[in-house]
Amino acid sequence: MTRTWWKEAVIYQIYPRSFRDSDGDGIGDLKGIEEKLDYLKELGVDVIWLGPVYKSPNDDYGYDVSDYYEIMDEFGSMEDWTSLCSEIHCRGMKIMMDIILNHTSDEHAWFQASKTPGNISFRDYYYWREGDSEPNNWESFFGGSAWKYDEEARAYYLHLFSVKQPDLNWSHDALRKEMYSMMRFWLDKGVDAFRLDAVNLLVKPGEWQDGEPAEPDHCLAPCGHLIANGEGIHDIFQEMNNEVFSRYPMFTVAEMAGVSAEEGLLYTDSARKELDSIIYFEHMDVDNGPGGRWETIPFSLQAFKQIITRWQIKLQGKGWIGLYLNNHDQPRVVSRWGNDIRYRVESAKMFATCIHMLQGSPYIYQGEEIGMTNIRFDSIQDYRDVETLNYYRIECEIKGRSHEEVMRDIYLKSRDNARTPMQWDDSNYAGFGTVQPWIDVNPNYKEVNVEKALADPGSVLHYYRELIRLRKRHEVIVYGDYSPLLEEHSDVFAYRRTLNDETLFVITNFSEKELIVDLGEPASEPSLLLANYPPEEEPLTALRLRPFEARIYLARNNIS
Ligand code: ISL
Repeated sequence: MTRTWWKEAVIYQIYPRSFRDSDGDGIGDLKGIEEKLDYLKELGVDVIWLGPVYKSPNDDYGYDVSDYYEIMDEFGSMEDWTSLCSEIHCRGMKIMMDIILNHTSDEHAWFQASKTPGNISFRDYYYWREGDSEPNNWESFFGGSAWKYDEEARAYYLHLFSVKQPDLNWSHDALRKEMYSMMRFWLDKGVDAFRLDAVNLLVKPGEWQDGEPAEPDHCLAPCGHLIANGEGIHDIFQEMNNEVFSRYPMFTVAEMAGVSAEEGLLYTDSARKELDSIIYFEHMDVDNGPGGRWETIPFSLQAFKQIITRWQIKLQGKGWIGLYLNNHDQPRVVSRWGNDIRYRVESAKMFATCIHMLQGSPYIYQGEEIGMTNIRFDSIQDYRDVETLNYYRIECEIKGRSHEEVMRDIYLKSRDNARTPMQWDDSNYAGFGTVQPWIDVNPNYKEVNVEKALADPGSVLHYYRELIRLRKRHEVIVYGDYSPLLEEHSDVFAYRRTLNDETLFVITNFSEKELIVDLGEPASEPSLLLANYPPEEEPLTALRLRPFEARIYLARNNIS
């Protein structure tokens, strides 16, 4: 397998609005991020993924771009960005920018110009359809129709996300050229990587046929399966690679909802010169019911393990994966599938172990390294996410469901669970800033914060540092072949990684049960590399696992 720097990297995701407010406006900013670079360097991460910082009216908090060439006012200036980029580089780290290709803000100059009927230059930058009703029954990811009528344009426009995020028409040559030069602009400024947002949605079927609303995909809006991975999407990525990526020492990671491992291989097989790696959703949707994301069913470790194993084996040696359980769109996994009260530290460490020892690039989402948890605001007025607010409005005000019932769904799955301010210390507002932030701080910040974690050798933070150190020390973690162990076990996820004469054994108990497991006889006496409980000397054939216990062993295959 080709060895590259980015396959060996650990990536840290920053949601800039909630990371650190340096100028006292209650909103995170670029200077605030710069203040915390030494913290990130000491954590051991290699790449910093900056959520969107372009000018935006913030309907979707930066994912609605009104100018790709300007920095959002609240985050600072282009000089601040240049300084941050340089400070990241001089610490030997790299910067990944979030690139939103599928849509712009409706306040972007292109969209405003495209409203003018007959404006042939810009009309085809978006999907405009004349007529007296929506062209089909497609629904937005954020609820309601995916079509909005505009009086000025006297036509409907497509928006797969919020009504203020009109979809760009990637079949239009001039639009593609605009986007390629925008990407080169940022790469010329020193960007080392792109996270490509919702990028397998770029191609829309020409005939706009109705979808079957009864078949909402778990992670795609109803009818989303008609759109994801559209015909011609690979041609676009091969053109994008040729026009942009191949000309720079950079790497790409594509965020793709609704994609299978087979499709993931087609996107990331290096021989196809499209994309370098993929952040998929299948494993994060195992607790979504038939109605989609807001309908939560019990977590199934069996389903989870089967998906992980399928992706590990399908892409092994050819493609590459972004490994994650947390991000700005997901509730925090320690609350979602762990136990954030009695076993917050143990379960946070267990999830990290499970993810960091797989083949791929591990992503750490801000706050997961200190075991930050979900939030529960009593009032919908305290929530900020457009998807959450739309859900509440549709479910309560249109469908008539009770506040309590809908808030239960929101506590489980709202994206705001991951967007409360980073908890730096136990001072006011958790050290995020000096004024009331744009969204409330989690009340547990006096217990859960960076300062307390740094002072506690047994903290989640120190455990993450150890996991990252192991990755730097043992090539088997990056390049070793994956094979599952205890596949039938419903509470334990165990697997093996092998490279040359080394075998790694990773055992994670996803339950609160005490269990005995038999991993079989290793080739040689394994040594314990890391555990989230005080180590016990047992053979791999009779391991006693405590609630959410995780262990990593290393065995040498041939005794030389
Ligand atoms: O979080 C989801 C909806 O509940 C995902 O389906 C997500 O919206 C989708 O995968 C695309 O996410 C990306 O694009 C969105 C933005 O809101 C998300 O924050 C971003 O990660 C539109 O730009």
